[in-house]
Amino acid sequence: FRYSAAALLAFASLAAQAQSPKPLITHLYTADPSAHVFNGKVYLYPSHDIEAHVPQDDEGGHFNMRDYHVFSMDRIGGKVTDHGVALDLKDVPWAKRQLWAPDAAYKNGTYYLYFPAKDKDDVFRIGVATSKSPAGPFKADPKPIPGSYSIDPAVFTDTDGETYLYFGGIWGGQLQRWHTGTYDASLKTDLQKDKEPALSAKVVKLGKDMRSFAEPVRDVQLLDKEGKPLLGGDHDRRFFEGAWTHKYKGKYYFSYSTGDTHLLAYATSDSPYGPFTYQGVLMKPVSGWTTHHSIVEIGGKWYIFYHDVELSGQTHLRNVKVRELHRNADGSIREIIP
Ligand code: FUB
Repeated sequence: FRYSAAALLAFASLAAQAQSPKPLITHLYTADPSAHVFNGKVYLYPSHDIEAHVPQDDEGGHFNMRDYHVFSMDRIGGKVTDHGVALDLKDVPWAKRQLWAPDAAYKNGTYYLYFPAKDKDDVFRIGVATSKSPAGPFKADPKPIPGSYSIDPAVFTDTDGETYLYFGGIWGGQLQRWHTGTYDASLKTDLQKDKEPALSAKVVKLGKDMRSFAEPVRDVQLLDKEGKPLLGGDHDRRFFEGAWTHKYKGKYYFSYSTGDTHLLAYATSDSPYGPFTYQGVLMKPVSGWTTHHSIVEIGGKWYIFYHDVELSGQTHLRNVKVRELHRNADGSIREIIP
């Protein structure tokens, strides 16, 4: 009796999935982990979840975070170091509340922390803060990035050195409110037009100063395999929040959360601007309402950082995890069942 190679591969994949990873950080609640390798170490830039006793609502008011910590480790599986408070809400002159999912980048001797927060008018904007160390502390610019809005900044630096900022999130992330170009607070969730193209994440090239947009913001178009845009009613596939872009063998992989259907999905393109063709689900729902990730190559292997609510059982008190990401020979990503 012999198993085929395909069956053995499927068993190996199931066995790997059976070993559910443990939370990486247990002394604080952390979420939305953006991972990067700087100076040979793995740095993590997550949200820092707290119990702020704000009732749960569709706008995410219960995610009322007030600071960021940066974490590092020498290798996957190694000790995780907490570098302390990297940026505090009280030190961001323009921000009023809700420090949501951040990301970081490096250019010309400076580290940049990108973060969303609500301004004094309760409108989400994206700010930038800088440091000479990847661990911070970071000093915030006095104003948000001009022309920025919504949430979940994710920075991608291409092999040619150009840096792009992807951002946006619907519902509480307010992306739908900018649909006409100016802010319209009456749009609470999405466009409420199921048969029309869904709202798109945004992409823009960053200026050489890394704190301005070099060009007008563009839509990250998501198309199905027939080339048709994903529709607003297609909640299993359309973009909701939590964008991330990585490059593998010359292709751009744009991955994101589908929000109310709790999936991580991905699409591919030959350009960082897209359009991106939908490929499938890369991770099934985790415990907790939100799902948010980053994908990074470390020591020749690819890893996905994500969160669930194993430690608290509560949707606004999350913990980050990491596991290896596996691909098929054609570059497609093997679905993870967390
Ligand atoms: O952490 C607050 C928000 O929850 C993030 O900005 C979203 O991506 C979701 O994870």
